Amino acid sequence: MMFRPILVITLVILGLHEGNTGDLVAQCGPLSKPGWSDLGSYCVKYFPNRVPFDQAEMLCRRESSHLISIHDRVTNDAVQRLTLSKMVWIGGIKLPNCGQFIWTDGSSFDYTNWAPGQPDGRSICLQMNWKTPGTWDDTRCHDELGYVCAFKIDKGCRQY
Ligand SMILES: [Ca+2]
Repeated sequence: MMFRPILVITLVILGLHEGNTGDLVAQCGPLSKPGWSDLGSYCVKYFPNRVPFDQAEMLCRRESSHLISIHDRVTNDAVQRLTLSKMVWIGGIKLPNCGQFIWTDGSSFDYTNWAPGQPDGRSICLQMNWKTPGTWDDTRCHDELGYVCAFKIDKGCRQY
């Protein structure tokens, strides 16, 4: 008769563990950060307060995230909806020494949705929803815009 309570306790522990793992993905991380939304394998949040680009990236890092990187049309459309088509910082910036754009989270710059005539090379920080919803523009980094942060979730574990 002694084995039964032990078996029950073991199953409860295993069940809690599995349940927690599922919840982590659904609730955008083990801390269930309020206001963050699932977007593919990322958690994202729109911050409407207007700040310069470098401050936006710094504020994202305080939330254990980066300015969002965008790698496909589905994500671009989702971010446009999330931001209500208001101009926002996303994580693209041009390296002055080589002229290439990078994402502040270190991922590949493998997708673009430039507005017609952009990038025009006059500035190096990337804003979205310029001129038309969802399109991108390289603009002055000291402009003050809202911003979108993102962090990756992988099987319930947070990766930064
Ligand atoms: Ca421009």
